[in-house]
Amino acid sequence: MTSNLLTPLDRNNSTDSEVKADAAVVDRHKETAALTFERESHAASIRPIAEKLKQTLERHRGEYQIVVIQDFPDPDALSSAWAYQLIAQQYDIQCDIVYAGTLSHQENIALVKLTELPAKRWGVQTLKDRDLSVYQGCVLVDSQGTTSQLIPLVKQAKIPFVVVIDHHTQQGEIEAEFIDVRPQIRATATILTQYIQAGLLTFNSNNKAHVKCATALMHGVRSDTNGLLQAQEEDLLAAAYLSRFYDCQLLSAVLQSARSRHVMDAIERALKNRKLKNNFSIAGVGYLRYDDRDAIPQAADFLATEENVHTAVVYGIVHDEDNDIEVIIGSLRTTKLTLDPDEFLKQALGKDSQGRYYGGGRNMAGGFEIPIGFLSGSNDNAEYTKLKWEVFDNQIKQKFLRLVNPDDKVIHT
Ligand SMILES: [Mn+2]
Repeated sequence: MTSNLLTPLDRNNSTDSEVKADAAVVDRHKETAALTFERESHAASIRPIAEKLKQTLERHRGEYQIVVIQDFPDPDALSSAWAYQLIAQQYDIQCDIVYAGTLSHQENIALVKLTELPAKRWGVQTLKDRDLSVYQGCVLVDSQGTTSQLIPLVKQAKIPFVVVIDHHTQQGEIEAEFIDVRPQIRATATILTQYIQAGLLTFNSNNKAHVKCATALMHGVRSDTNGLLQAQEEDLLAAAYLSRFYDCQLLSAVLQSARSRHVMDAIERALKNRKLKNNFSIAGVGYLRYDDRDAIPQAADFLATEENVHTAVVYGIVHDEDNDIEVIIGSLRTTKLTLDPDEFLKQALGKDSQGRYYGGGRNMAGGFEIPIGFLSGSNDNAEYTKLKWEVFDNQIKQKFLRLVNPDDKVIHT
């Protein structure tokens, strides 16, 4: 009898470590069984909601729907809308994916171009001429309608909300036939992937659109979870499923997209203008074109990578040429776990005359917007333009520094 054949008799002779190793094997078996059970129960928990969506789609067979995504669509919204479109196709439902703003981050532009993602931009000025009456239903993904200028038009045209799928906290009453709002999930792309896993669409590796959509969904999950670092179990399970279909070369091409010159310039200004105080880095970047507004969060991301900096705030005056209005747009990034961006921005900037906070809340955690009202609008006088920026720059800096460094009575900028 050899010693590695463990019969009860052998056990009497086995060493302590052998017994331990044996126990470990049993434990691992238990663990595997538990995991399998968990995975199955996880799939089972999705089934009822997937079934409900199926019935909803069945009821709307043959319709023409509009899928509205936020004005500044991100990978999560874009990929989720596309997945919905492909799912709906199974039920002869034709969808237009529409946004009424700008595709601004170079990664988003690359995503749409490289995957040939079928999203349409409706320019703000063309909105009033659009005929929405062709649509029988409206679908919201990755939002509850608070981040799109299209929603008032949808309501005006009395188009019913058929489907709402989102992972943000519920924002007031939503009325729709099918609602799946799950704030515990980190990405809407995870929810759409769960529907696909539940059988609402059979992904096929030979189908180019499926591979590209899986790639987009993977990007969606990754970008809403900080490259999966903040992913929950459900997001990771979705990513694991997508890994069977996605094109990793295509995804790395999207991720390696280059920054535009304007964005680089804004980052340079942020770097040059930054004020460091108590581990905060605060920078104004001056005037920006509307299309380059995404340089602000990117500059904030970059400033937050500096040694001894846990929080970065970057802001600038963004000129919306379409409407000739100017607005201050800002972004906060923090690695400090105890700093709540929402609270911090509300405290630093306060409210407008109607009691609305300038920052935090809504979908834009870490972002703020301050309308500049009467002082808005471009001016040919360079001296005046410079002066205007200095006023706002000083005012904003002062508000933040007061919170960051309460002992400083006078602030020199
Ligand atoms: Mn999202």
